Amino acid sequence: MKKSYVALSADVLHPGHYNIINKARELGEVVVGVLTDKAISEYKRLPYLSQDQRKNIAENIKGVNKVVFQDTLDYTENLLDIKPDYVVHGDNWKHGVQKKVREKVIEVLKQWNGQLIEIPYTKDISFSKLRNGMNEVIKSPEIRGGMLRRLLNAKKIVRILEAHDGLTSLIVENTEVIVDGEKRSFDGMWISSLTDSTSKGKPDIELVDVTSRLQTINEVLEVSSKPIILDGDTGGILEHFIYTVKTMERLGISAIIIEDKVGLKKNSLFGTDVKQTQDTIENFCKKIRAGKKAQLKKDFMIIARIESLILKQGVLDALKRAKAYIDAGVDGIMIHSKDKSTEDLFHFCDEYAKFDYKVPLVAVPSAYSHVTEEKLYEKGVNIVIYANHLLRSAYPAMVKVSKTILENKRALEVEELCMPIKDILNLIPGTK
Ligand code: SPV
Ligand code: MG
Repeated sequence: MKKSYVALSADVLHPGHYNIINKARELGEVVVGVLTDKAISEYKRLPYLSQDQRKNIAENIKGVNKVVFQDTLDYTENLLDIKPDYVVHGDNWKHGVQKKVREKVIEVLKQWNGQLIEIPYTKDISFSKLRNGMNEVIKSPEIRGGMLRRLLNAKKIVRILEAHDGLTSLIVENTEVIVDGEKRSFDGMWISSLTDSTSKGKPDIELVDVTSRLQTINEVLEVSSKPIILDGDTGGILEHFIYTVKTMERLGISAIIIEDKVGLKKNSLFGTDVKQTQDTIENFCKKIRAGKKAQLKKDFMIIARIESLILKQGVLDALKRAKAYIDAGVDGIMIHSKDKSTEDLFHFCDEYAKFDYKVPLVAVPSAYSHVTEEKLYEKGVNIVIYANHLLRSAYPAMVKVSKTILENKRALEVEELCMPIKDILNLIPGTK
């Protein structure tokens, strides 16, 4: 009996998939390789079902004889293991991000005279409708809330960009580039206290309180579907923090990051130029424990942000705090730094890497923006947050346009600085 191999994500199954399975059945015994979250995250967003659920679905497709996981987009490992006579795939991967994967499949199959069988892409299905439908499902609080943990399991480094309203969340949601055949996009968004406050014309001193932050959060939740990490400032007093955790978990926020400061909070990037007080380890641990106790399910993450480097308390203090916060039950550590030099930051990372028990590490390269994601990954960072860049880029553009109108007493000169009216009209679907 000949063997055929089909790779599937098995998230949304449609007639196109059944055509492929049927073809594989005609050719021989069917082995399905279910793409793991890790494999899928190499080229697109995570599906809404977990990989175990997807495997279960594949196992229940009529005519499928065996199901295995495929842990990379590259088929090689599974092909060498299974040595199928055929690989069956739609003919839509000849171009785009999967082109190289396809070439490698052909190459590997040659070793035992295996063949790639391609069947015409099923054109009569509205994939964009399906995808949009799935986005609605992913937006449900439970699925969206759990996405960050899944991304952490699947990806080397999770890439997050700041959003401060519905429109910026759509930019984080939809912006994609292909570089050297690699598709890149953002994995989720950071709702920053700095940009949320600034876009409201207010200082970043916890004046924009949880109730006001909820307006922004809801705007973002309503129009986007990627996971959200909320900048929770200090978390407020413990008795309030408990409610914030419950609210955010209920809404489908994936994580809240709280910083270990007390009193009137000032933005960390001021460093020691302003009066800022770090909380005691004991107090902050109490807050962490109370927060962890308040959440209902295990997915929601509370991440502790250590301000020792900001407040010039040194790497040893930061490490001591990291240990204590982990013991108190945090799900992640954010080590913040406002130094262009990464000496202290990387010293922290190197020592942190030696901890027996670690939780995901978060870095915010605002001051040290020359550092690449690869370097951060090498230093053990699991989440990188670009914390304020959409607002910082929008503001100078808007000031420039305002000045140019004043200088010319008309708007002609700003046309080239602005998107065409036709484009803004069509920017948001449903405007017409
Ligand atoms: C924010 O974005 O609000 C932050 C990060 O808290 S920072 O501005 O660097 O303090
Ligand atoms: Mg902040």
